[in-house]
Amino acid sequence: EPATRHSGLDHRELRAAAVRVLLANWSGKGTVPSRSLYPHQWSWDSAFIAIGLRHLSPRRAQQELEWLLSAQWADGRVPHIAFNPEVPADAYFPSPDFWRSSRAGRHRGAPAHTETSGIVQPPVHALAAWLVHRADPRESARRGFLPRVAARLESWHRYLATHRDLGGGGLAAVLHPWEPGLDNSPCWDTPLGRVTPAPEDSYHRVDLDHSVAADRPTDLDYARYVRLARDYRDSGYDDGAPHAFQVEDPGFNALLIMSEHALAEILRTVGENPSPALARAERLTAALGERLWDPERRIFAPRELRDDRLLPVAGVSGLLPLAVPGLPRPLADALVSTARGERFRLGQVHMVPSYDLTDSQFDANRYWRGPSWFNTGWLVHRGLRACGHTAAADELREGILHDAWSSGFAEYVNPLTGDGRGIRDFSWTAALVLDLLA
Ligand code: 9YW
Repeated sequence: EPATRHSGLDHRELRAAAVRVLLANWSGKGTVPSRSLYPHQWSWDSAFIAIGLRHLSPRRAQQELEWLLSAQWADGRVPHIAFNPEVPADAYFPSPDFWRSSRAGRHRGAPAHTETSGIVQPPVHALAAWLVHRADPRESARRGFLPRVAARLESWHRYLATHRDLGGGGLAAVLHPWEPGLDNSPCWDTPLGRVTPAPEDSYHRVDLDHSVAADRPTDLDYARYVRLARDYRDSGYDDGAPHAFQVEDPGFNALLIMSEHALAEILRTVGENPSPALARAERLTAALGERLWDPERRIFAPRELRDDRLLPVAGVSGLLPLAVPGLPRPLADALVSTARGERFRLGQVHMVPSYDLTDSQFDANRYWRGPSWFNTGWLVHRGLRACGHTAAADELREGILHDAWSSGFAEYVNPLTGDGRGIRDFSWTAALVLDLLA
């Protein structure tokens, strides 16, 4: 029997448990991804969290996004972490005194009133804002939610379209493996391998105090993350400075396209012109097909800008364009067959593995090197549904719900066994379960 066929899951009990996780992780203004491991507000986490919270409290979901956007820099970037000043500095590394946003980011308009990181994460925010609005348009209108966030979302997307189009081909580039959100994916091994590691005695990995080392990135990966972030900081967060790591990631850009479409709806609703967002969406969609399609593996692949070449890898981020509105049908069909094929075995393993099951670098337990994550599962589910693959979408949905329940809302699961990995009571896992149950 396929591992993903389940029965007997009590949806009411599951919903109540998901609600408990989100309530416990609410910090008063936003939601932490995890009380222990991630005690601040993370950018794309908050977007996924808002998508779930809207079923529980549309107002709280709005506040979640507004609080994150209040940490936006004047150049438009939405930082990947907004730090909570009440949490001790040593609770998470890299801490505010590493990023030094209010000083090192001064020339880019980092806020003076709050400390943030200086890198970004995938732009899921406009999509989240639109879904939050639609959950309760009256409450949204009463609070003036869309008018409050529209200009900030527009400036975020403009930042990505200008400062981050480092390849000049119309896509947004990432400068650090933390930016696409898939930190230690084997997709980054080649470009990251060229980065000189920071000395290991120059920092302390707090993450290992809260989790199993074998499920986390290695020390060598971390030393390279630190080096890249430090160099970017020391340039004053200048996107025009030289970067040792520069990649166009299909997942990041797919989410940007989805968000541009959502932003167009937002602009229309507040009585503004949606054309700039729609024009960007169109240009991005064309560039995605031209620059990131790998006809051999039949998946979208990251392009390394240093050598201007596609990386020969198949990661889950390459499947995410399935959820892009208006993706040409032949590409969507090819993606579905790749997802069902030997590299991802959709329908035969737990959710969607984060990396190619057939590759020697696949690791079933280590973070983004193979485990299945709930946000990418939710996105693939959304894509399957949008493309009319209803039965496959339903089956994936059941699998996601079951894996969330049996793992105690784990951060990720082993795709071959379904065993929970990383921390438990993870916020986006609970939030996306609520969304799938709605
Ligand atoms: C880090 C918070 C973040 C996620 C990322 C995930 C991990 C490590 O945790 O990043 O320390 O920032 O890879 O996608 O947003 O949940």
